[in-house]
Amino acid sequence: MKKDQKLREMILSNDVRFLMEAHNGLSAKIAEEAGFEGIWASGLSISAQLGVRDNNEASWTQVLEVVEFMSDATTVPILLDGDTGYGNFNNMRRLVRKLEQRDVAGVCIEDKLFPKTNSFIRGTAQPLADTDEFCGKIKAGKDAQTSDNFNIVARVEAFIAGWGLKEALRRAELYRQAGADAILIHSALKNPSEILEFKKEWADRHPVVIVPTKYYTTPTEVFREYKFSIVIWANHLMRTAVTAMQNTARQIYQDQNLLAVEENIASVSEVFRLQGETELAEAEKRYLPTSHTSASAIILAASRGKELGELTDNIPKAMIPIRNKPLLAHIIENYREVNIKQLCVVRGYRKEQVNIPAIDYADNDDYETTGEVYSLFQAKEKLKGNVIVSYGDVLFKKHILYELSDNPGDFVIVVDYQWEKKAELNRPMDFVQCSEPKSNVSFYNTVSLKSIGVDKSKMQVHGEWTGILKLSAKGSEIFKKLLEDQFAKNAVEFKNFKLPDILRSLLSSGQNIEVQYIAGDWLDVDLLDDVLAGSGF
Ligand code: SPV
Ligand code: MG
Repeated sequence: MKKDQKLREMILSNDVRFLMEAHNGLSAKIAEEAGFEGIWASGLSISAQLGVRDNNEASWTQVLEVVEFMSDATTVPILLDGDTGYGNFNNMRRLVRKLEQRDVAGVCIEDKLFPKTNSFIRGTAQPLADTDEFCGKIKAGKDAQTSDNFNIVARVEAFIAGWGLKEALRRAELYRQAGADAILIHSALKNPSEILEFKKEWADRHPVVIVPTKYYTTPTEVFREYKFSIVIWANHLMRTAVTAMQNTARQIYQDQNLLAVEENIASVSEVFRLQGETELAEAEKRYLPTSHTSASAIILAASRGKELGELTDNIPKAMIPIRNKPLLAHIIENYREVNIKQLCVVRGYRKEQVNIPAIDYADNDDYETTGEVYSLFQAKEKLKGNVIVSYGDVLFKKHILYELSDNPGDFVIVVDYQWEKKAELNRPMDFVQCSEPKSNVSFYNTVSLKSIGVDKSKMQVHGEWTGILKLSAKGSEIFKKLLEDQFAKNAVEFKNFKLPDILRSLLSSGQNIEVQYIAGDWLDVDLLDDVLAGSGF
């Protein structure tokens, strides 16, 4: 049932039905969750939460904006307290159209003058609208609505303004004839005598809505007996919020800490729930590019890094601080920034020192006698879906990851074609020969790995492998199986394998390993100089 149809059904039904006040998206959602089948978008509460008076100080479009959030946040109908319609018949027509566009189920207008004053403030001093003018406004609103079920409630302020029963009845009847879908009869008395007298005389001519803010001690049974259509609890969520916020603010101000309040207020996760966080997480799975979101990463950080001397007496290489935070933290940050959030770090040496929060860990407790492939094997359960494997001592810029996670290849390695300078330093390097040198590669062709090894005299070198490897879902499966087979075949040999050994096995089994060329922008931290270079990296 559409929202306006639902409100119409509530108005026309023979039972008393209830509308709960709300004043923004959050309170509207809370009202619906509590079970209310409809919402009163109170003018008093909306203006109060905006920090202004209930005197049309907030413009009608500002109110419209609030009610739009309320409507978006809920599935139950909303009856907007439209004050006097924010102008004459013409403003009313536009209001009705704008409300319908926002799926607001109806509007209540009161027969006072713009700018209005709240009925509980000097009510008897408030002039009432001319009935002809007000009836014209009701008619204009009804003519403007495009849905048959949009609801216009005419609010009679005769009691508020001190005019008495006769005038209240006269006005109500005129408004009924003008086409109002219901009459709201308002009273500021502490007892319900006025509205009950009215209802007795009015009988069942047309549905009657009431707002028992002042005569709140009246049992609901009485309203039921008198066959009122709708009871509006008009401002109680706003007033609850005021009390709660005052208490919490005072408490925190006094205590200068949060201990006394924390247990008594909604948890942050409850707020996330009300905001619909889970729906977004689900939608992200459906709509965000999977290559970025579903990729995970395994970071191999088990080794000590003896070459770095006493820097690694108590911490592994990956935890050496560079620019005030561990090398590994920089690497993790890079991954997270390209939306790769499922991260697994394989620890070994001083594993208790590797304690970056919110990541998974796998441990290679035989780190002293085993190689990196054995470390990776400890995280083999993570070899599924798109996975990037990299080292805990290799710093790289995020654009590298960004391109890599977009590459659909089953096996992709990142190769630095500016390798020659570094080769002069005579450091251990993984040299690669590719199908094409970088100089021959255009934007459109892909490059494959031909061979990889540490001895550059044995090949035509096109670059250096950076230690970064990306596997597709299919690639991960093949890779995992290969590791398992090799381990089963010869566990002793397996323990000494390096990743290039596995890449060679892949090549010899006929797999294509794609090459993504880069020019620098990465750093393999092996020596103290590198740590220093890393500081400016
Ligand atoms: C409101 O909630 O803004 C109303 C009802 O108009 S009352 O404040 O009782 O006038
Ligand atoms: Mg109001």
